[in-house]
Amino acid sequence: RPEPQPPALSPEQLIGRIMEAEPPEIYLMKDMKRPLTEANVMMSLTNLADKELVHMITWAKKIPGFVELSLGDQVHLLECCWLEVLMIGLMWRSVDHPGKLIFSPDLSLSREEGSCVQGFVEIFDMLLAATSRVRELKLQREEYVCLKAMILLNSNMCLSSSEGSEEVQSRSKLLCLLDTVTDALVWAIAKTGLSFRQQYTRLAHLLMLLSHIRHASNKGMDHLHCMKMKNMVPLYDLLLEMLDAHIMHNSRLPCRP
Ligand code: AOE
Repeated sequence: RPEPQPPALSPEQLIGRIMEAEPPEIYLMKDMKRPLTEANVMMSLTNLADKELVHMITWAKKIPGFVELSLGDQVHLLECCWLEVLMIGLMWRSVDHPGKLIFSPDLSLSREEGSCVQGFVEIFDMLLAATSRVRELKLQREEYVCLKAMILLNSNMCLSSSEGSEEVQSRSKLLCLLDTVTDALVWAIAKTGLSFRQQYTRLAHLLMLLSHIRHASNKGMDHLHCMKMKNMVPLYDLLLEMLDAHIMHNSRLPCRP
């Protein structure tokens, strides 16, 4: 039994809705006198991510069509992509500050400052390199919000295990949603007044960024797993459970000594 479909949004309307869903800037507002030790930096980053994740759930629910997916799909998508979504946000905030990562307006770290956390420099360099690419491409805000929505909707492609009619419907809704966001991205690229050839090479360049973000996220997830082992990340009980869920879904490499 087909459900009534909401009226289709134009690419422009969809981008408007996704722009309105953008999460706010998060300030840590802690005293900045603390020395940049491994424990202090990880504490601040965890604190930040904790606040951002709450806003991320609100953001996802405001993406047109997301709440029409099955609850299982909603949870799985967020579970798979949360670090990628945090990372593309970090890259966007850092784009005008070469050599620095702007975690929040009151917590920016240079590569050297990041090196106080063991294993951080490798991920830092990946994030800095991807941010440079975003800078070279002169990513526009419309394109950025589309890419972020695509990360969410594309994060969970292979997990169609159950055969229930609700799940099958949810899966086809998801593919349809992804096409809608793709149309919006194509529209945003076309708006920049490039030649047709330049438009599709730009589309390719933007989508190729996503594979770098996925790679950095996988490395970051391994790093976080290692930090957790060392009891460096003061994870809140709920978040700890959620992180464990993530590690179980993906067979992770063991931590390097
Ligand atoms: C990147 C962007 C950003 O805005 C904040 C942070 C903070 C920490 C950083 C990370 C980042 C970049 C990569 C780093 C990482 C620390 C080590 C790693 C530098 O190399 C991330 C801090 C993460 C704290 C752990 C929170 C666990 C959350 C589990 C979430 C989950 O599984 N689910 C299901 C929740 C989904 C809700 C949307």
